[in-house]
Amino acid sequence: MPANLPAEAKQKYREASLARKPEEKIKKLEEFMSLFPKHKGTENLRAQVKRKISLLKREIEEKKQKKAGAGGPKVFVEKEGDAQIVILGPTNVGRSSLLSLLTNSKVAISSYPYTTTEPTPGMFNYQDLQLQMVEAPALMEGSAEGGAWGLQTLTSARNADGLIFMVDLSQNPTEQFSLISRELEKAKILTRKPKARIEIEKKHMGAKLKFIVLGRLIDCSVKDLKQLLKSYGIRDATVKIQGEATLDDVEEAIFEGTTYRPAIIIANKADHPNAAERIEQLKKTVGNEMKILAVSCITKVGLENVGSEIFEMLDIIRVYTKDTSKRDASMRPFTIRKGSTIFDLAKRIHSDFYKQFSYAKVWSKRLRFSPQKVGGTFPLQDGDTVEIHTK
Ligand SMILES: Nc1nc2c(ncn2[C@@H]2O[C@H](COP(=O)(O)OP(=O)(O)OP(=O)(O)O)[C@@H](O)[C@H]2O)c(=O)[nH]1
Ligand SMILES: [Mg+2]
Repeated sequence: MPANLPAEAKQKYREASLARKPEEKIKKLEEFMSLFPKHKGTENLRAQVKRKISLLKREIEEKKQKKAGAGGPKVFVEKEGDAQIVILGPTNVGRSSLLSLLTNSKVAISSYPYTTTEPTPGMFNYQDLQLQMVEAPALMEGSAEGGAWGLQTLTSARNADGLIFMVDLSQNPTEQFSLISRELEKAKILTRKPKARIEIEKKHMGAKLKFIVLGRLIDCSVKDLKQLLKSYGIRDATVKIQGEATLDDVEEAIFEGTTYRPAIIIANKADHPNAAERIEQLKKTVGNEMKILAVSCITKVGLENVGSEIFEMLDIIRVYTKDTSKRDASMRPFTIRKGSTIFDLAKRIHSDFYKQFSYAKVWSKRLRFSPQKVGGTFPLQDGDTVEIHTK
């Protein structure tokens, strides 16, 4: 467990966080690593720091390329639309084929392996949502250690809102699934909901430490958390904890360790003669852990379900807002987390709507009377139309 790092190491980490130039950060992080013992308990930490260093090196490399006007490959795609979904898989499974069927992207499809060499986006209009689909370069053994395009692919996955594991039914889908899972696990990207979700958002100087504990702290108090964060030189931050978290979990989060991303499996090439039995075999391995959708990008079977499966995976709802002065609701909905209330929506629209909130009207088929006048704690559901009235 990293909880027993020597004070010297913590001091070095503090210096690394404060360093502005990537070159300087790398130097400090390397020194940081030399200051704690190499053993099983620090293995994870070592891997995380190494990854951070390789990202920084990439950043330096990109800057150099930009200066030279070469315009090197992107590490990840900036988010656009309501959610970003990254399509992962070994080569030739049909990631580009799927991207070009769902979106406007003109990505190259070919029977040659490793055709896609940088994260490639396209916009998928599903009902009134805009889902940004990104094909990541192929995963392979060793991607998590930075082999081939590993860094780009795994950084893209980390940056996404949801993932598609794409496998190929003309090959062994179970092996392909295991490969994707293994590489993600090595890169500390979980697809199973963790017990705790911890976000540390660093704030400007003077903001102090704020804690939002929505779950429960295990064997530690907020005071312990404060002490831990301060020992890493973090004095101004908002820490949000959902679920059950230990002190070690919080320390992991300081190093931006583990992240959770929801995922589904798309098993492509369902037109292959052995597809049915291979799907069964895959289902046995995966169990209830992940949804599996069989499709064919050639015959188009199953593709009509991709949008709804992605939507379900994201755990979001669509809420339409209406201006008090207008007759019709907005065409484009707000997307917010399932379980959100009118207050959450108000905050998203504008802080004034929240601060000046008086009441809201909700239109929905699920209500006995529609519109219904409600207060801020009213729970929203997918498809609701809301009109907020301020004082
Ligand atoms: N039989 C069959 N072939 C498919 C299907 N989908 C894609 N292919 C073929 O599989 C090959 C690879 O397709 P791509 O979409 O380029 O695969 P990719 O995953 O993007 O591969 P790379 O980017 O090269 O790693 C092409 O020859 C496609 O025509 C399918 O559903 N059935
Ligand atoms: Mg491709």
